Amino acid sequence: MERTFIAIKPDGVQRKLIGEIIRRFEAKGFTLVGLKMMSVPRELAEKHYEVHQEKAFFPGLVKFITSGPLVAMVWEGDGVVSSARKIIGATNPLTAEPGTIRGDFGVSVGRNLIHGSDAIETAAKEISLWFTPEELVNWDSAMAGWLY
Ligand code: 3AN
Repeated sequence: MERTFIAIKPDGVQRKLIGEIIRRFEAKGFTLVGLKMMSVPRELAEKHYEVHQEKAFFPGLVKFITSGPLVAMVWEGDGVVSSARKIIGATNPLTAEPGTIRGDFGVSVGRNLIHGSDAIETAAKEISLWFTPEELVNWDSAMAGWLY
């Protein structure tokens, strides 16, 4: 079953949006298989955003992501990687559609509340970067009978 990595960034945690965000993924029909609240070590933040390391916003991004507790999650379900990106909305919350998380709750690209893996291969990389295999659960697929 497909999996993706989702993080509620420090602004989402500060804004008390953890429950709202988890609710949207649950209500859609995805299954939570990993969840932890954590302070992010600098090395982990830099590794996670290494594709952006040449960008001007990289130092600010790393500083922001390490500035307070973050909620790291793994969600599972058919098509979850691309569907999660739709639920999250465009990178810039001002252009993100209403009905998406960023479109409903954000105004600034530097404070866009949530991260979601952008492709299946990226998801696999990010999941192994943030979680050990023991931290993830395996649901009995028979329990998904009302969804699939
Ligand atoms: P997404 O998170 O939608 O996949 P990316 O991968 O292009 O977007 O960017 C990663 C993160 O970098 C964004 N979530 C955002 O926090 C930050 N970011 C992207 N562009 C900017 C920018 N122009 N200024 C500040 N931060 C940015």
